[in-house]
Amino acid sequence: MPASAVPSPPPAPRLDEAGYDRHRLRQWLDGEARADGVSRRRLLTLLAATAAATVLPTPGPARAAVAPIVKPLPPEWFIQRGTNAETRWEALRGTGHHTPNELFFVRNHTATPVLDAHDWRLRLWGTGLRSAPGEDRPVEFGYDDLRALPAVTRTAFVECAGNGRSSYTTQQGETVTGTPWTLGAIGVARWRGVRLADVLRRAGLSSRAVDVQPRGLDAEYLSGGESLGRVRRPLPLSKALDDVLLAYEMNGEPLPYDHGYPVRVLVPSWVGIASIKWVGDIEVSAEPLFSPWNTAFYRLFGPAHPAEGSAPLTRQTIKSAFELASGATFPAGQGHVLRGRSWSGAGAVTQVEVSTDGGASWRRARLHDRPRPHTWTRWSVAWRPDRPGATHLLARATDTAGRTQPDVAVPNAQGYLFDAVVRHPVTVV
Ligand SMILES: Nc1nc2c(c(=O)[nH]1)N[C@H]1C(S)=C(S)[C@@H](COP(=O)(O)O)O[C@H]1N2
Ligand SMILES: [Mo]
Repeated sequence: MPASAVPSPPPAPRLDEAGYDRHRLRQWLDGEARADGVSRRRLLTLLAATAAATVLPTPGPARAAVAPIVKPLPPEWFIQRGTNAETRWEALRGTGHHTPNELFFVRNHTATPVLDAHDWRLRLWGTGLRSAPGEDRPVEFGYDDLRALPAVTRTAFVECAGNGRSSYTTQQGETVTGTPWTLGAIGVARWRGVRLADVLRRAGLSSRAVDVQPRGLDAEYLSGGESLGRVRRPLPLSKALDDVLLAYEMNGEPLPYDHGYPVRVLVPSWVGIASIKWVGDIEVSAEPLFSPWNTAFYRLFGPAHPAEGSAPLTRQTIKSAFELASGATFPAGQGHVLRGRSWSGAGAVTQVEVSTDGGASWRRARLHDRPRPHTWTRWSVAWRPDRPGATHLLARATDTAGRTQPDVAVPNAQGYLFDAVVRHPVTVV
């Protein structure tokens, strides 16, 4: 392992996300940025803020793998969606703050690779390291090298940017592309690993570095018959040095195969795609980087957004869910306790209001966790329905950043970041 006495790099430039994106796109035009696997047309589209119409990317289905997920997926816990598995919220009832590994949702572009920690190496390379090693001569760390570094533990959710996507259609009548998740593409775990910042410094981080791009060891992703290469997404150095982990444990166990064994990236509060599983290499670059996962995907496209799309998605939005099946039944004239959880990528959830009459009246839920950022706050309300019939349960969260869930989410073509209050159908019998 390389020596560690390296001065810290200067702080990364403080641009907002859109400003940062514009800046790096201009650098690409000037030949100062790399965009392997992203078409020139795509980048020109992003640049062309004045374009009348944007050609929307249509993410094709991943090629069906024989067994995309290794762990058992009992139907009472999971809804299978292609290569992915969504956790059923009713299965989280009675589980603690952390989602048990067996119940944690899985989002695979292709299929889980079963890797051996002993042959695994993390390879760091690129112009953002002082020795500027090429991909063929990387700075390497083995699994035991990482385990020998100072360990840190963090509780954080991993949530897909498309979690709740189906509500754009069911509640708002919008047509969107992508996996029609309800609200179960989220889990919270206690992650243990090393700081990415420590590894970058030991690898010889240069003061010229601007982006890091972790890449998975799973198969190349095919979209519309074309390979987009292995799953990878650039992360600005400012976030990489802040609170990002290279995690090797999940809830006190080695990472399960499906969740990135032996090592995954964990980017607290950001869209799930940032948390690259089965990480094999990290490009550290002095030039801005682009991949399909920060150009064609994981931006907001559509009439309410800039013609070239929004800046690449970073933090998650705010959401709430009941620990209940869709269509759950409740006997009338009896007392029930409704439980749920609310979370936000912008701060801790400090207040939750619940309506049991379809949104006509609201009351405060009792909170069961000390509100913390990067994770959910559990809550409950008592309910004694008096007459039989169909109704909707609603929950609305507010976070420390002052965000509150709206009644309607601003739509986008790929159905990301649904934040509106979800109407949960139930029947009183
Ligand atoms: N290598 C790799 N990393 C990946 C993915 C993938 O398909 N391959 N999927 C991403 C997406 S879109 C999400 S939402 C999270 C899901 O993490 P989980 O499967 O552990 O729940 O992993 C991210 N990291
Ligand atoms: Mo995702």
